[in-house]
Amino acid sequence: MPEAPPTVLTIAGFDPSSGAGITADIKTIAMNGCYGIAAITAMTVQSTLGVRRTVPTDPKLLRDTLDELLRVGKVSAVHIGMLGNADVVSEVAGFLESSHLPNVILDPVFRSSSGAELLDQNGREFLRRSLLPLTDVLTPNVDEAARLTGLEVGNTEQMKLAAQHLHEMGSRAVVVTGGHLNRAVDLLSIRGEDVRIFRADHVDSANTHGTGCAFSTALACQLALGQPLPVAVLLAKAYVLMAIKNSYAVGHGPGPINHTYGISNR
Ligand code: PXL
Repeated sequence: MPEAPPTVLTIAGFDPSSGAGITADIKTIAMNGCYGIAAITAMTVQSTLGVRRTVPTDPKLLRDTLDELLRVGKVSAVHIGMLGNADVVSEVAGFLESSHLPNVILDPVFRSSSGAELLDQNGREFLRRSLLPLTDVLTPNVDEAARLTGLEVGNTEQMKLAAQHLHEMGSRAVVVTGGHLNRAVDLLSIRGEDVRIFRADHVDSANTHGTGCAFSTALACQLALGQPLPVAVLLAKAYVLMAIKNSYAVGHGPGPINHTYGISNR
């Protein structure tokens, strides 16, 4: 019998088009060599044309799911994506406080690329105050870093400053992603260490739905597999880059990245 890979838990919303959210995360986890388990924080009504409606999960149902999943066995990393509202945020914070799980990645999902709010205002406040300090790595894109800190974040110096503010707010490590800047720049800042900057060519593609979820979930997997954080960032970046480069159009509008590139059954 083969040895079981590490288990990675994703706590995120359901995107029925599977470009983002938990169904996409499960694809990312499988492709990054781990076993995925999931708890749904919110339903969304959406297609490749955009998000129409969101309904947060009953917080008690979410908590029961999380507690039940812990009975299965060891969880080696946790990825947190869309949360919906403040009740869900505080339930997840309570779960993290009592479970002491390792490698907790928080992707502060505020808004869909089509402009829909995916976390209400109270939820954003709760995330900042009670959830962020309980996590190991925060992965905001430049817009999310700006919303979290109130600073303008559009270049490398501003990314560095935002990361420092996020450390002061309780983040041990921050990856600010700037994939859509002219030159794709990601900045890794670990409290007390020198900042590392990762530069890559910007990839021009219409199919970028789900890049944030894929990056943060792949990062969780690489940490679960034992990679040090800087190496895990590079491997997660490489995974997302390949998934964008190998993407194809699905329906109309911005398509998803190709999470399962390299697997062909046609
Ligand atoms: O890409 C952010 C995101 C995360 N999670 C879910 C989403 C979206 C964007 O649409 O639907 C469930």
